[in-house]
Amino acid sequence: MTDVARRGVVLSGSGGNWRVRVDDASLVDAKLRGRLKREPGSDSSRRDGDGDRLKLAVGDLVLVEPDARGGAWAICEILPRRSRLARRAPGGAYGERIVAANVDQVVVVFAVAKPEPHVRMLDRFLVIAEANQLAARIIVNKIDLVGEKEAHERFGAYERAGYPVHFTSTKRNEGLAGVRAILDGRVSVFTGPSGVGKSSLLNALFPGLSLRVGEISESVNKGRHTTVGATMIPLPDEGGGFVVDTPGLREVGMWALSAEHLDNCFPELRPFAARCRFADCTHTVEPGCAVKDAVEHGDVSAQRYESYLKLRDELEAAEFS
Ligand SMILES: Nc1nc2c(ncn2[C@@H]2O[C@H](COP(=O)(O)OP(=O)(O)OP(=O)(O)O)[C@@H](O)[C@H]2O)c(=O)[nH]1
Ligand SMILES: [Mg+2]
Ligand SMILES: [Zn+2]
Repeated sequence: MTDVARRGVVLSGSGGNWRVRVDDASLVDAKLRGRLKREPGSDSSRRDGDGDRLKLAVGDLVLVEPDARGGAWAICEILPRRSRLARRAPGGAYGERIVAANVDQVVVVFAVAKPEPHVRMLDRFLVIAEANQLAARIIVNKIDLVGEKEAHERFGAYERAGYPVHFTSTKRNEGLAGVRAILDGRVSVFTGPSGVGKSSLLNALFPGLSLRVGEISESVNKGRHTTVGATMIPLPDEGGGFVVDTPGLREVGMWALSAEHLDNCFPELRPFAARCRFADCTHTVEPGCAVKDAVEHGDVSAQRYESYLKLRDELEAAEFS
């Protein structure tokens, strides 16, 4: 590192070119220095499975310096990560796939209607957050379509599971201040199905962003995502938060988790799972299963337990295929 190196955060990247926001808020385009790419770092998680190439991700804190040839910038160092959102667990057969680095929370956005909420998908997003040991919260948007009471009923299981749930309508300007407060000063991965209003929410909160809003009902390609590529957006609030939009996160089938640890990714199951007769209880057929008892007594939502069973089946099928 030379004395002209500057600290910055990676906002986006494509084809080996990375956009870095340096600490004075100016933007530079930089390439990863060749030497750095091949150097096997001490932190194996920084390398992906196809060789020793260091894997740089959106959200990484880096040092950049002007390239010797002049003009261009080079990323000369990747600073240690405090957290990560990865598709595969470290040490997995195919290596880790990092979606974003230095993430504080995963914010899962769903609409109460249009599109109809797919709770199984919501549970997958939450499991992904839990598997990465990241805090998760839920935004239920479009409450203008059904009213707040019904919205609360539809998502009550998540509030009971302990997740913070925010109810919003960008159409009626409702619930926005609460969302703004939880984004302030944090790095939040914003995710959820297409058309639920993620871009609309961010535009309503931060009009300067001018994100593209899709009209799903009129779209030729139904269900296609309007937002492409993983990008980190600096928020204009004083706290200096960032929102990461990662379309890739929605391909939830690609996440590799082990079936054995799935119960740990459902926070409301954890206290019961600890009380099952068998330490390796799968909570499916075993006698003395405290989880099944809790579901029968209504202490755990049957819908969430169903999700657990479905995801478990899927993960087991993936493990043995
Ligand atoms: N009724 C209602 N419609 C909304 C609300 N918020 C957004 N919409 C509409 O929902 C549609 C989709 O909004 P977007 O913000 O593009 O959704 P998105 O989640 O960013 O979608 P992708 O970028 O495709 O993932 C648009 O037609 C918005 O006008 C709301 O609170 N109420
Ligand atoms: Mg969008
Ligand atoms: Zn059990």
